Amino acid sequence: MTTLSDFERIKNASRQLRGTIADGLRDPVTHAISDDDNKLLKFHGSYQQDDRDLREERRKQKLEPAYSFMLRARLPSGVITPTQWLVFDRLAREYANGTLRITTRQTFQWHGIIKQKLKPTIAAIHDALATTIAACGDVVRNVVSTANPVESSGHALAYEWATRLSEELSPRTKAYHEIWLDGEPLIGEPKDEEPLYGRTYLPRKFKIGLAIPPLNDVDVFAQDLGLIAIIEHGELKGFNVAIGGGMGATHGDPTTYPRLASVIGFVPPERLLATSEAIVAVQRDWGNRSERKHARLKYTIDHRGLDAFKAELEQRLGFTLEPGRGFRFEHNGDRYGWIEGENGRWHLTLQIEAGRLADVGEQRWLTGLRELANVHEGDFRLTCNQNVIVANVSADRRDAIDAIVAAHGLDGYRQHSGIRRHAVACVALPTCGLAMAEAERYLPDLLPKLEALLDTHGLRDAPILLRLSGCPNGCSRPYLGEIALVGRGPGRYDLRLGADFRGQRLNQVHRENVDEAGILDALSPLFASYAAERSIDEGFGDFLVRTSVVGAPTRGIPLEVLA
Ligand code: SRM
Ligand code: SF4
Repeated sequence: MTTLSDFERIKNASRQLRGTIADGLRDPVTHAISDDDNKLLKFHGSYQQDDRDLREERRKQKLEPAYSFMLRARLPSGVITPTQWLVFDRLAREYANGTLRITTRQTFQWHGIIKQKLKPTIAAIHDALATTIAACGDVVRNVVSTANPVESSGHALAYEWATRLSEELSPRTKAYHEIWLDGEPLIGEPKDEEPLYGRTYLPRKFKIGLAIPPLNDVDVFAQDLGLIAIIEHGELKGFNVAIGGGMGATHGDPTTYPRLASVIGFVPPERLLATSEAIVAVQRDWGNRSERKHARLKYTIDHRGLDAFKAELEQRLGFTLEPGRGFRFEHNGDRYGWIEGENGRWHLTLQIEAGRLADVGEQRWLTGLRELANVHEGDFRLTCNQNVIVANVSADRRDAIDAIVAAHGLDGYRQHSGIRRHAVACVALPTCGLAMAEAERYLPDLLPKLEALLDTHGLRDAPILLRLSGCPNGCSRPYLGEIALVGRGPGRYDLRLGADFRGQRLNQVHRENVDEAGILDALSPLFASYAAERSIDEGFGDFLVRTSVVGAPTRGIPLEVLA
């Protein structure tokens, strides 16, 4: 018999995620909580971290690490009202490190919250009608969907479905209420609190994303469950169902790998919730609970077989999925600037470098967005490319919005090079405990060097998808970058090349463990040949594959593009 991982023991003994978190928060002796509680805390949307810049110095001084907490909101589809924005902004300044961080799954993170402030922060988020429950942990996470879902009635419907999925698949435990919102503490064992998740929740995190072709801004094939809305003449017909996507890998361990989701069929809207829940349930029952490295749905599918998984799913559902329908994605980036929606309302997409909203020099993102929230009458949408959309603006309010944007230096996207416009970087140092190299903090140094190279070859405006991750976990979805850097150690990265710009092809390692000089040396001749030999409208990644600079991917594309 295989041994369950220690994490399973912790979940099982936690009384549906209660553990001893409440006691740990009250303990004045340390700024930390216990290891077991730290694992449970993730289900409540928070991670204990320590400032890695200070780690060595504090160790020398025999001080405990500079512990603080990262907190992540659960915001289905990344939609926020201006009132919520103002609360989140205040929390960033009062309780966190003075910044807000838009994540690659269209929500907010706060960093640097000390233990004593965690509870008031979560309570304030709750009062603002948002939550942090299940933003992390072995559960269905925040459901993401195409960020601009108001351009037709079909888009609005799809947005609604993403929100319903998020709500239906949320944990039901009252632990959250008890710990953070002064709910009455439970005496004894909880009874039947989690009909879907049971005592031990899922074997691992589970991610759902909903894309509306032709936009694949959510990277639908990187999701455990990817849903592709099929909209005909403005009417939502249903969803193609794709399962088993995921990015995470471990250096040097070929049993771990990024994988793109496989399309297994189509369901009409009325069958979406049942189908999604059944997929989650099969993974709950079949997923690997011994080895967390192999616990994601992608490994369950590869170990048990896609056909076996589908057969089990259909048997539980009592119906068969219809054949997948045709779809076509054009790109997975964001569209900057103003765009008019079908309802006559306008949407302004602003680019935010690595999603970090801070006030630095002339670019005052935090203040600028606060000012916008003070006057904006529509809503805000966060994107999976770490950007923000000021959505639903009436035509007569555009000038006022533009004035605030310009006054705070937020209109840089107009001048940005093609590569800068599409760069995504994960958080990495100093907060991420798993980072092997810099990412977010390296991006501003790297970009001008890449731009200088691209300039030499007349490629300044070429849209190139760059993704930077501080380790192979892949939080910036680097395996889908036309150019990607995946951290190996301080200042060293694997250079990966050759994904497409539609989120449908994984890239390949081109140079292993190289420093910046190695990266630029490797890219320079490739930019030169791309400038000279590309076909009209040919993307950089497609060019590299056509000219055999990188080979066709050997793994991870059991994907049928149907149209
Ligand atoms: Fe991630 C873990 C940050 C999106 C794959 N991720 C982490 C942790 C929590 C580190 C940790 O476990 O101690 C990072 C916190 C850093 C910090 O200081 O804030 C972290 N992940 C992020 C964010 C904030 C990156 C960003 O720059 O935006 C993204 C938050 C998303 C959200 O709002 O929920 C983020 N992470 C992703 C994505 C992209 C996506 O989901 O579209 C992936 C790849 C897709 C996937 O899951 O396969 C991703 N994160 C991981 C993994 C690898 C999982 C695996 O299957 O191997 C880990 C490590 C783990 O879970 O053990 C991880
Ligand atoms: Fe941290 Fe690695 Fe994720 Fe970057 S990719 S945030 S370094 S876990």
